[in-house]
Amino acid sequence: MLSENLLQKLNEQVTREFYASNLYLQMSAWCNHNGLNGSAKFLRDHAADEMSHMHKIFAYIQDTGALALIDTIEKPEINFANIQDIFNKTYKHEKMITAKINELVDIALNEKDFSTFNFLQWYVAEQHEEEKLFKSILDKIEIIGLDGRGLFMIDREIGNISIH
Ligand code: OFO
Repeated sequence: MLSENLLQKLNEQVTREFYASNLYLQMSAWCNHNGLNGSAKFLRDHAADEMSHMHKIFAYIQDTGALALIDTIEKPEINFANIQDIFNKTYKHEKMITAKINELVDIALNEKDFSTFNFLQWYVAEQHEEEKLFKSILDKIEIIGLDGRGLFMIDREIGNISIH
């Protein structure tokens, strides 16, 4: 059974995953609007991925017999300077999510809720992969640059990244 504290924190993570999905979908729309179809596809796929993260937690909460809650989802940012700005923001966002997952793991461990601790290990591994992925995209942008054909090449590269 989940403690009140852990239930509240897990429900907050449901909201965060929803927000991440909406943010990445909005970023995908920006890319699409600016002719960056590879990045648009990548971000659209990633938005679906975030929605699956939400569902996983939502289902877990219900499996424990507790009530999963959907809170207000904040409107995502809509204006971006360029593709580097977008991926700087995704990387920053993922680092924030990692910190939140670590917080959840810490609480589960302190409460000796080993079932939730075990459930969260999937998210620990996932965050490691996501930070690595977004950092690698930023590195590519840094190396190739956005001038001339650079932007075209980067967009193609990003479009070729398959998610899971
Ligand atoms: Fe991007 O991992 Fe969920 O939030």
